[in-house]
Amino acid sequence: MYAQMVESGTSDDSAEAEAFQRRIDAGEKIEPKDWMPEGYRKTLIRQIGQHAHSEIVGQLPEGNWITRAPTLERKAILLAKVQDEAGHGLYLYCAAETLGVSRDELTEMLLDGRMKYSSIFNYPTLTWADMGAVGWLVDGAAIMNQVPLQRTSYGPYSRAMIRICKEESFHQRQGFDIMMKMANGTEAQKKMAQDALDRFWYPSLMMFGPSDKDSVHSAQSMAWKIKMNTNDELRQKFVDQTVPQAEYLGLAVPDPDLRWNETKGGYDFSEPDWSEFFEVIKGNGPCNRERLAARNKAWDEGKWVRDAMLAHARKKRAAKMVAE
Ligand code: BYC
Repeated sequence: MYAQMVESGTSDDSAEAEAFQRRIDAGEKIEPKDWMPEGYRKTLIRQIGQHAHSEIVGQLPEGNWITRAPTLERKAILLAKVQDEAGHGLYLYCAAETLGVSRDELTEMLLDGRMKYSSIFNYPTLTWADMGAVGWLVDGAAIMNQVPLQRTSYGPYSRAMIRICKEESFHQRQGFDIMMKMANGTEAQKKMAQDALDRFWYPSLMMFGPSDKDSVHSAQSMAWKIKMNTNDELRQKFVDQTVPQAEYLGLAVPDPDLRWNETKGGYDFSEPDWSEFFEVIKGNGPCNRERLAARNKAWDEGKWVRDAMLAHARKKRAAKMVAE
């Protein structure tokens, strides 16, 4: 089984659950102290936690290129972007904490494999053009997924998403800017840009999750407005937005069956290899072990910092109590 099958509590037909659903249907925001079904709380912890972990693990493939960025300006921009991802992780962990789970608990669930992070970060970043492709495609897919989440029903999550989306738009543009430089550069640079698109296209399509027929959580999450669109709806929007951008760059989307469908007003395109997707989310992608090993190492080696900060906080609190 590839999904955690968190109990979503759909059978809850108590008066409280009915009143709760009426609030959701009326577009009200749910706040931390409000009554909520246990399944709603658990689903949010799963989704927000997974999102937070994606931001943190997502720093690794890009961090790989900070020391090798081609100019000082590119290095400063990439450094700032990677730092933004850490910030996004922190807003999201804070949003998850309002649901009664601690950041340490969430981290431990990531580190021992009980929680997931986005499949995309299990692919390697082999050349500088990959920094362009990640910004353009990965942040582009993230924006497509996250803009509707600004209207999600849980207040702290929706407010975190507003801030994150502003920064993601900048990230997407810096990626496209790298792609523009490469695609209009030397033959070797153009080849590198095409190769990055070839490798990141299908993994980017996978970011939206399995096709609707295999999505186990969509129906309940959409009824609760934890999710605003289905996986396939967002994937289609992403393809429709991205194909003209690839054409503008003079690059070819690696899909021989890609074509405009006048009737539906969108592109027909090939599905990603779903068996690859399920292998990646089960932990068998090209970089899963490397990514988790890096996060475990950082957690273990940072223990003394966490201990020191806690000791300092305790000392300050004790001094304050004596003074009072
Ligand atoms: N990777 O029933 P489904 C970012 C799992 S961008 C891994 O459709 P759901 C960033 C799913 O969790 C990425 N796992 O699930 C960008 C479930 O398993 P569990 C983060 C995936 O939750 C740039 C199972 O498959 N964005 O952070 O309704 C730079 C069944 O799927 C994936 C978000 O997390 C995947 N791609 O829909 C830096 C956005 N797809 O949990 C950082 C918020 C599916 O039962 N999240 N699975 O074990 C969402 O919108 C939804 O969680 C998803 C999945 C669309 C991802």
